[in-house]
Amino acid sequence: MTRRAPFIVIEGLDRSGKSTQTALLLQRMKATNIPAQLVKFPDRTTAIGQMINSYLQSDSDLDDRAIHLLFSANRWELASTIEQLLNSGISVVCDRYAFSGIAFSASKGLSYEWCRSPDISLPAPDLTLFLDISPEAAKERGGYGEERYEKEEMQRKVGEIFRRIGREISADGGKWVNIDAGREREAVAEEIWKWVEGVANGAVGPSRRLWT
Ligand code: Z5A
Ligand code: MG
Repeated sequence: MTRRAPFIVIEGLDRSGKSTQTALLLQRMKATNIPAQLVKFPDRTTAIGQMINSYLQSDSDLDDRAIHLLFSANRWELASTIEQLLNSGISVVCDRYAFSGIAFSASKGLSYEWCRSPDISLPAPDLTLFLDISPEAAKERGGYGEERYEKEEMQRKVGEIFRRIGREISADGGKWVNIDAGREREAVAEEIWKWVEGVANGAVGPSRRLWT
């Protein structure tokens, strides 16, 4: 029987280096003969993803709840694909997940519980690596400020909600790791690799669903 592969999520604040680190991690997994597949949210390639893209680029306006549900629907579109990959022994490395959904929408003033509910029962990560960086350090990195949510005050609130989610996931028996992402790329990548090697070589339990 094929061993279930781990589901690894890279979360973090804007410009913390999620996409950079996801790419480095995938390269290293492949070089080490660990089969792995990238998933990124929002997945802007689907019909729902295109609506999200147009909202993020401020080409369209949507009610806060409507856009929240679109982000969640965009994850549900890929939920069974993620499960199939894991069950066939291919690790999934995911650039942002449901935690971004809650953090961004709740920081606009929507209730935390309401924001969490549409993502209840999505595949649960075996490991979540949270890339932490100060808004000041993030601001110095390329491209900051081009999209709708990239304002400093918003980023501060988003960070607080992410930390709350992390505490709750850990209290629930999930694996949530805070990584200092303000360092050199290589130092961050090395720490990420240590955690990933641990789950990739260790026993992965039965698949779980988020918040169930
Ligand atoms: N959103 C939401 O509201 N609800 C949801 O459910 C989801 C998302 C899933 C777009 O997401 C928006 O959608 C986002 C959250 C919201 N809000 N905003 N704004 P996205 O994932 O598409 O966002 P992005 O465009 O990929 O940006 P990002 O994720 O914030 O960036 P990043 O991936 O963390 O960073 P990066 O692209 O790897 O690096 C940024 C720059 O820093 C780049 O120039 C790098 O070369 C540089 N970099 C990276 N690492 C380092 C180090 N270590 N040192 C120095 N410089 C570095
Ligand atoms: Mg990114």
